[in-house]
Amino acid sequence: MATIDVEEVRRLSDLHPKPALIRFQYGTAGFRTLGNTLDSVLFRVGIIAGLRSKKLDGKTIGVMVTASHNPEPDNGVKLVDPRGEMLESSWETHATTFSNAATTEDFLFVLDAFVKTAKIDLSKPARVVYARDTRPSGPALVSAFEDGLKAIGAEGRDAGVTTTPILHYLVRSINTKGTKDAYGEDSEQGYFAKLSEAFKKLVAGRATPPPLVIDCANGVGAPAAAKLSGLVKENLLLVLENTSTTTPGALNNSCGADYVKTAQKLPPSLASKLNAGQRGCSLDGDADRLMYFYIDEGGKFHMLDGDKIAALVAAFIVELVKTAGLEGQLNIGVVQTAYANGASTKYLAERLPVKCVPTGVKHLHHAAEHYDIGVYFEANGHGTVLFSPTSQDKLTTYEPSTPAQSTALTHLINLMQLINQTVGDALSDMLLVEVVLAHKSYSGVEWDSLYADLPNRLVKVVVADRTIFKTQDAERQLVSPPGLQKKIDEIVQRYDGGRSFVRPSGTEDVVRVYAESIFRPQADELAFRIAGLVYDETGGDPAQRPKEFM
Ligand code: 16G
Ligand code: MG
Repeated sequence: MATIDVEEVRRLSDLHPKPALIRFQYGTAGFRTLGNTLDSVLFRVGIIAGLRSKKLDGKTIGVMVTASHNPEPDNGVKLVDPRGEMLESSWETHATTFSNAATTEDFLFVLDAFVKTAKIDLSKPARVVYARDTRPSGPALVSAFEDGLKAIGAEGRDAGVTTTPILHYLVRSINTKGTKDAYGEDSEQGYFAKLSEAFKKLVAGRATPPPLVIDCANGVGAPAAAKLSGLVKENLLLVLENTSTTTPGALNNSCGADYVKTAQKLPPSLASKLNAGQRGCSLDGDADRLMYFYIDEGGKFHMLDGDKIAALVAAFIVELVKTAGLEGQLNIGVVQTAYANGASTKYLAERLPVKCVPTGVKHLHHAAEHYDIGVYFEANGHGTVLFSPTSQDKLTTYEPSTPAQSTALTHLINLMQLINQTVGDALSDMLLVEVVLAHKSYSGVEWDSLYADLPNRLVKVVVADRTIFKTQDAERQLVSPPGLQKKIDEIVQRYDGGRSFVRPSGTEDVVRVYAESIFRPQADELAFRIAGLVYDETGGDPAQRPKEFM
């Protein structure tokens, strides 16, 4: 189609009217809000995905319908660029503009103007692969989205109900098929085969560890983990819990990676499922975040979060590169955000370069691309490892001179296959952790003792207007409201090993306050002092003033 079929777009758009009074925004994780308000957004995302594909000469674009760790009534949608990474940010703005056109006529106007200014050649083909998580609102939203594809004449491939990282994998596999960068077979089966084969090679000959309990958050991670379980069972026994994907309201409810990280507690549903010392982990609702944990002999809960995963994995990779004889030839670095526990940053910085970037996967991913091997993890459990084209070439052409070098090199090559390099992937990361634990003969206890987390506290503050909060230095300093940072600094310096920062949330209408200190009561006190300060300085409903020492 060389022009837009205006009649067809009008007819279909009329079936998906925009609700009045709602302003949509393509935020850090795409569009995300109550599922029953998103019909028009999904229709228009279908159109923008088609246009993005045309703009990129028919390359396949991905679309994922999910609201991740949010409760079940929420839903959302995000676009994936051809190499399996997040949508280029200038298009986030276009997506926002599309979603807010008030009527079909306004939308037709915006569409026509965009095609002209973005110089989109409508005669190009458009291809889109899409998937959804297990939310009940998913099927209707997917059908609105398919109307969008139809309206713009895009070819759609339905990947069904699957995890976010699998959708990213599919996008990259489809676009690299038959090239020297071929990423894998473009099917869910191809994904599981790639991961499980690499895993089996990496743990061959190692002792089988005690079974790993997986909290699937009652989401799409459950069917995915079940498929993986069958493929790796000879080397690793997976015990799946919280797999009720059809029980209303169960998704992410008192379970899942976000619950564990926020509450710093074991999901109550796992209380009788985990023996002392046994490893457990939680996925989030779309299986792109991972939290490990164990209960010690005294019944105490120990959380092994994204920072602990980064420490474990980065140290292991540094060691392998050294053993392979490649030290100094590959620059390895770690990327974190300000939420990384200070003790993890210290541990890592003693071993390799560490960079701090603003919150959000795209920032971490882009920063990690600057290294030959870039390890990135958010404390919340989202992360992966990127191997640059240079390092991939080096690893595949390098000629080791000793058997030890050769073994280490083979491990590195298998790690490149095991790791989902498109985006953080709970299942791939879980296998990665299990590989390192098996190689080091670590239980959760030894892993946990790499460093001791500094006590920390995260507090939400409801303020009148969070848009007045502006940050710099990777969100560690406030520049607005003016003068507030100075007051924060004055309080922080009174605490031993104190650190605190304030940033507006990108996903909720709140300001977040993070604080840490070397003692638990001080970390709590510091967090509430700063939260109180922020609240008092910027005004808000007295009923919402942060309560001290919860
Ligand atoms: C989103 C981000 C995540 C970030 C979180 C912060 C993606 C795919 N996800 O979930 O990386 O940690 O937002 O939320 O980028 P906040 O801005 O509300 O603190
Ligand atoms: Mg998620």
